[in-house]
Amino acid sequence: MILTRRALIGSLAATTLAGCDAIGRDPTAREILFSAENMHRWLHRTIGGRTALAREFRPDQISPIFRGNGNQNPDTPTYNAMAAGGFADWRIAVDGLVARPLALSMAQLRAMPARTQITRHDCVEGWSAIGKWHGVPLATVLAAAGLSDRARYIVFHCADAARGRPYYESLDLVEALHPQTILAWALNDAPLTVRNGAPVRLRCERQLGYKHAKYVERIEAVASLKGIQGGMGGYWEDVAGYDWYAGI
Ligand SMILES: Nc1nc2c(c(=O)[nH]1)N[C@H]1C(S)=C(S)[C@@H](COP(=O)(O)O)O[C@H]1N2
Ligand SMILES: [Mo]
Repeated sequence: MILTRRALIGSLAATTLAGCDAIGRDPTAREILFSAENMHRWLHRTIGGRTALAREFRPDQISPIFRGNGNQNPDTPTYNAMAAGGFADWRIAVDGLVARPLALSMAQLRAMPARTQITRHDCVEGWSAIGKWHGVPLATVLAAAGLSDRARYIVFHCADAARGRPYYESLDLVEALHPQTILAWALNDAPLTVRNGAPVRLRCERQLGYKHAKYVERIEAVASLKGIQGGMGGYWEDVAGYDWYAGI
């Protein structure tokens, strides 16, 4: 069963990954690509289940170093000032299609019921690391804000930018409300470092590394991803055609 699932998803992932730029520009090929991605999402969920948990590891399996990747410091005047103040002034806005927009401080986030999980992070650039993450389930935060039934996606806006574009990511509601999807503020029992996304980052353990938005400053509930940045649902999806559904 596991082999079958892996083989199926592996071959579909290969299909979608092979479809890089040139193919991506052809409209017919794009349709096939996107249907392969939808098929991947459907298979992943049908065979694996909507609430199947990503594997969790033992403490002795934690990697000695959790390297940094992508942007490792937003390095804007605002961010630097917040970091100098120990992120006491950091707020996470929760807005969009919610009944009660929120602006949560780190103290408020830390006061919410938290989850701890030891999981493996897989980056498409070819490295993995096992880390222990601690933070509040996103489902709890969205419930506090009163998620509207018109919301279909949750968008994570980050404090950093590259090539003039802000980093952002998004999840559908199945992934956003999954029990291992958390807003983490601690890694390996220590507050997050700037390198790894301080003061708070997303962990969505059934997805590839680029979905795990660091430096989250705004969480927006939306009905469609079309009007947001490049419209493909994430920084790498916009600039390099990465799959929006990055299930592993
Ligand atoms: N805001 C933001 N989040 C980000 C990135 C980034 O550049 N900016 N890079 C992504 C990628 S590709 C990976 S693999 C992980 C790396 O997390 P780490 O720096 O803690 O290893 O963060 C993801 N989240
Ligand atoms: Mo990555």
